[in-house]
Amino acid sequence: MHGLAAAYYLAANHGITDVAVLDKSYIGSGGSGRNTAIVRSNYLTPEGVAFYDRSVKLYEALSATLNFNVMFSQHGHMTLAHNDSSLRTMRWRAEVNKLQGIESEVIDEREVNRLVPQLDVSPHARYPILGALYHAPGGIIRHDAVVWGYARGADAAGVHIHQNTEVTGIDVSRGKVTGVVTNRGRIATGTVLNATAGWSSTVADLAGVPLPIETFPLQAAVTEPVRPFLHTVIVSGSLHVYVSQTDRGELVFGASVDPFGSYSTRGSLEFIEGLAGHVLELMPSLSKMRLLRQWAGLCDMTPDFSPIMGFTPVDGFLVDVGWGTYGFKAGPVSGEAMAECIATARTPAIIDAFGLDRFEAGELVGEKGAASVGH
Ligand code: PYC
Repeated sequence: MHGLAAAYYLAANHGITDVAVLDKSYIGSGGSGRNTAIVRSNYLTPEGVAFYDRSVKLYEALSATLNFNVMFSQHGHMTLAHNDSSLRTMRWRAEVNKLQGIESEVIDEREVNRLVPQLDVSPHARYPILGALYHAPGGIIRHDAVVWGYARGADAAGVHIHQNTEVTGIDVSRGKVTGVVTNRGRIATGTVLNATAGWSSTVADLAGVPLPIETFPLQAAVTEPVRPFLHTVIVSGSLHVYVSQTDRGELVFGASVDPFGSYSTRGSLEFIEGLAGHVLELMPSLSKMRLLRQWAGLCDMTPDFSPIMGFTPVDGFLVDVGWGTYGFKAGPVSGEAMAECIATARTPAIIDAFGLDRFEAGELVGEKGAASVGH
């Protein structure tokens, strides 16, 4: 989705259509089709909040922009606090958010109960709910529709989309990109954007650019559809679980990333057992629900949980990588910013903090405190 969005904005905002999007498989087969489609901007750092807020704004207008219904449902996002230190971080996040005009507030357990009566807010719960960070503009979206919408828009503008086309090499001569080698032939170009997830470090290696990234699977699962009852995304960092209900009625669950790095996208029984236990601690009334399927996506983790975006030491080789568990929600703003980077040869202010050189300079943008997912 990031690559398609960058191609779309290159055409739409800068009139550049001499662009090829290469996908090893079919579009949306990677992280864009494997995430749990949560959109929000209640981050912890001012840089993160401004960045993800721009993405929410682009998402809000996306159906109209693309003339394609992406089914964005802004029904709110709630992060539960089960202890004092979580509450403190939530107050911190709420203040940073509000300073930048983002709707985000700490609510008490009575308000939690009013918004989601199915949650067990009794003081006798194993992990009592003390309050929550509530973010009204957060919500969920139809992730396939976002991929198809950007692909359709880019294609209509003249961009070429090559599916089943694997990048096997990146030609660099005298420190400058000269082409891309694929399993279907070579493309001569002076500009390559690595907008991959899961294999971003191996793709960057092809250009001789090492990235400080480790890759971990993140599993998720979906239940049979039931009548809509859950009108808010629920996250519990302490219980390692998050849940939302899709417009089709399915409950979508996720938990922590797998405890060891790998490129596996298979589900495991261990994950489902742990997940079910945590979900039932939060919502005992779900005990009779049946799971339909589970899957995994790959998360490229950086040391500070912020992405790596912009230029690299190899001239013409740009990156939009290191998304960890935040990639899907950032698709529109990333596409917009990377298109601007390519078109103007300058780093837009909105991604200035996310450069690769920050690791050498020690200027990290610590965003772990805003994670919905345990790590
Ligand atoms: O950041 O909201 C999030 C999220 C949920 C699942 C993965 N990331």
